[in-house]
Amino acid sequence: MQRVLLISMPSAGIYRPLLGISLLKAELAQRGIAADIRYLNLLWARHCFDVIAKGVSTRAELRTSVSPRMLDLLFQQSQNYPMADEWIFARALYGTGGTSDGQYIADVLRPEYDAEEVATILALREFAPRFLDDCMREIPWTDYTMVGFTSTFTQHVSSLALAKRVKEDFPHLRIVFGGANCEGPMGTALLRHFPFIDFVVSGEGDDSFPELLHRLESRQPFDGIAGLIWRKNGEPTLHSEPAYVRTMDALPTPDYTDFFAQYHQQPYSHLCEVRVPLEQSRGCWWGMRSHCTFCGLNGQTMGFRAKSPDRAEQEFLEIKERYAASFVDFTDNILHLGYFETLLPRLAELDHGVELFYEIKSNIKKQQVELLRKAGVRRLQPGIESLSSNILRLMGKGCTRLQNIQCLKWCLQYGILPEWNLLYGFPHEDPSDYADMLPVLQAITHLRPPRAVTRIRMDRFSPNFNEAASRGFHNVRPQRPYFYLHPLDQNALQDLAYFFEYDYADGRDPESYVDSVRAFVDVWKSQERAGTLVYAGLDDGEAIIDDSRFNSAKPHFELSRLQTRIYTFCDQAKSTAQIVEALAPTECATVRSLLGAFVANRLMVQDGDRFLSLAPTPTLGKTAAEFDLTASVIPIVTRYPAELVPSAV
Ligand code: B12
Ligand code: SF4
Repeated sequence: MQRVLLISMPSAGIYRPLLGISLLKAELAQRGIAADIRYLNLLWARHCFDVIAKGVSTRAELRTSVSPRMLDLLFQQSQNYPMADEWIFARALYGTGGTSDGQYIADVLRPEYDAEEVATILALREFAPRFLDDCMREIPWTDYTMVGFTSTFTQHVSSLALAKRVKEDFPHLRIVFGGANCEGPMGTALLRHFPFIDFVVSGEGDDSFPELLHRLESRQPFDGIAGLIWRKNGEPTLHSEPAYVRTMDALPTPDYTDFFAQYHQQPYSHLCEVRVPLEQSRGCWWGMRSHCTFCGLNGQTMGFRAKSPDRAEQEFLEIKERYAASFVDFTDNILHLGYFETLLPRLAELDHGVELFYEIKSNIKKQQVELLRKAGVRRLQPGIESLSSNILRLMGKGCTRLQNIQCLKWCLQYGILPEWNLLYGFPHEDPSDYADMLPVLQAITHLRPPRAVTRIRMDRFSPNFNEAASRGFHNVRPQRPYFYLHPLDQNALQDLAYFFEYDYADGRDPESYVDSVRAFVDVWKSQERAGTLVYAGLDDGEAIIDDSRFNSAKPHFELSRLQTRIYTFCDQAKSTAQIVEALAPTECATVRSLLGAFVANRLMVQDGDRFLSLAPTPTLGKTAAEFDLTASVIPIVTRYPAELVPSAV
């Protein structure tokens, strides 16, 4: 009888079960194969709490006594650089003959962490071999016929280190790897350089993994299993066709029971909120049309597929009930537009009390933002990326500066927290675009600031990586930390790596022209109270605007009827021609002069010929009498309440 063990090694967010392996467990159960999931990253976190946060018993204490970078390490939510959580396990994998410690510390760690933090990282590394001993002791390995490691984010080196130990002690046990770190050439490189791995499942494993188990059981050859990489005559062989689930409704409901059982045993479980992942679609409908140049999100399968609204609703309710979920994060790369007509109105009716997260495309309508809020969405990732239409065009994003800003404004208005980054460093971008962006940023300080101003990352599978030379990059090489993680040559690392560094063919240095934007965003983010921009319509058709932003031009504005009409009309971005037409017979020159004054006072922003009001205003199409703030289901929000702003903890 086959019995499978699926393992999640550090680092993988300790406050969420993993969707991929939980789907695989459920899929195997349907085919009569028993599988267990071990979240060994939770075990590792126990030790990290001892080293990083000993004696801390409340979230408030954690926030005040542990630095944000150490919190990331503790909660296993590190970004892709500097991969300290990977390096912590490198010696356990390669021994002391691996890569040079001193150089990694000087070259990669020290620029990111202070001396005390580096000491903590070293202490964690000292413990890594003992943690692996614990893992070896904890698990009844002989109960299993196959051990699967899931590797996404910074789980790679720890997974390799444990897999090596398992194979040494239990050579008969088959070892398989899957997850985002294993797709395509990365998977082939795994088999080439790590002889203790038997199989890699590249891409979606929902069909290929059970099929692999079936072939093993029935002793059939492995040819034809989409996405499977195995050794054929000693050479890693990848079946060319990427694995691809066509019917999303055919997927089982993920089985998260192992996570919850193991999580609630942890002494730190009261310190985090569990966020439950769920998926409703895969691929990207926008990327099928125009693949955003920096995006590697979809690996080798861009084709968009979504669950039916019935299935999506039933699965959401099942997960909510079964795990008493308070937070559900949808893992979709992009929300299915059809759900605005189907699923979302149903979720809004349910009044389910769960806080939802989605990734969306930012050129969304106001009514759609309102519907998202009613459906329970409290956090969004709208893929803003830039506030320059020229740069957005260069990256193929399919939206404009004003669409992005109106999305941020409506999110504020309906109490939804948008997460976004300001990306720079696109080849062919014009430095003057950043000079143009500065006054725009200065005008929107009542809105949610970007989380970071960050140079574009080069990810495998992105157009920037696949077509680097024709897109203006050269000298593409694995990101620096990889050279210290694995004692392999650059060619091998080139196949193993997911994140890359690059130079620009035209020799540009984007740092030289983004400074003022970065400096302003830092000032904006450092404000304890960013202030508000509050619009209030008066009975006589006039309005007032109170501006308490830290950089306001004037604290109070009184708007005439004409100004009020223009201001509310531009709740959604409008061209001068549209505004003039709507205000006929008012003179064009008058309209232009009023628009100019709004922009000068940072009450509006402009993009070429189009204008957008910045203060949240009542929904257009409703008369003053129809619009009653107090009766509105969702009051206009002009400042995010503290509880909505997530912290690391
Ligand atoms: C949802 C998501 C998040 C969520 C939640 C992540 C989570 N842990 O659940 C949030 C928003 C928190 C997040 C954050 C980040 N993310 Co993210 N995220 C995704 C996203 C969009 C979906 C992941 C997902 O759940 N997919 C659906 C499930 C079903 O797929 P899956 O996990 O891959 O599993 C399938 C297969 O891989 C395979 N499989 C998996 N494990 C195993 C094991 C075995 C044994 C087998 C046989 C098969 C197998 O079968 C599974 C079923 O088909 C992916 C992109 C994508 N489309 O996958 C990026 C992605 C995973 N994220 C990525 C990155 C880089 C990040 C960040 C660093 C953000 C950033 N700066 O870009 C942070 C880091 C977070 C952290 N350290 O905790 C990269 C990871 C690259 C890598 N090599 O690992 C990806 C691939 C996208 C990208 N290119 O940017 N992310
Ligand atoms: S960035 Fe988002 S919208 Fe663009 S292709 Fe990737 S998933 Fe699609």
